[in-house]
Amino acid sequence: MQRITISLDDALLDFIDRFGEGRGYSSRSEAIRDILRETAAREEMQADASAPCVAALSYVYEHETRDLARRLTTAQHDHHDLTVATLHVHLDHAECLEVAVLKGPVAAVREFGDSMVTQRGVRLGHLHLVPVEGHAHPPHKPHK
Ligand code: NI
Repeated sequence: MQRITISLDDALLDFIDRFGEGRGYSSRSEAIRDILRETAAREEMQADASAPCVAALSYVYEHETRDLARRLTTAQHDHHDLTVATLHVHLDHAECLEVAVLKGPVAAVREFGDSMVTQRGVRLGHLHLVPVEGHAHPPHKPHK
């Protein structure tokens, strides 16, 4: 670990302190490291569309809006190769929160995530991409 000195104006420093306190970081350094890690991971993933990732896709929707629940489920079946699991929470009488865990190449995961959250009636959509090590599994060998 190296030690560097950075200059920040009062507003940014105030932000870092409030951010760190709100999230429970033990120091300014740890808060700044996490902000940088997130930015670095995002940049890295934008650089290589075929890089493997896992992602948490979350969104809120009204389950009785024109066929929306069925269409969202159908879209996940159509992309079963990218969909690992989905958590469904009934928020109240009308609204549902879903969190889908996706896995696959960055470009495909991003495209599928975008196609879900831009559907009419879906709101507060968010796709959180997490890079994973790109090791390839050897082809599966049948037992002899
Ligand atoms: Ni529901």
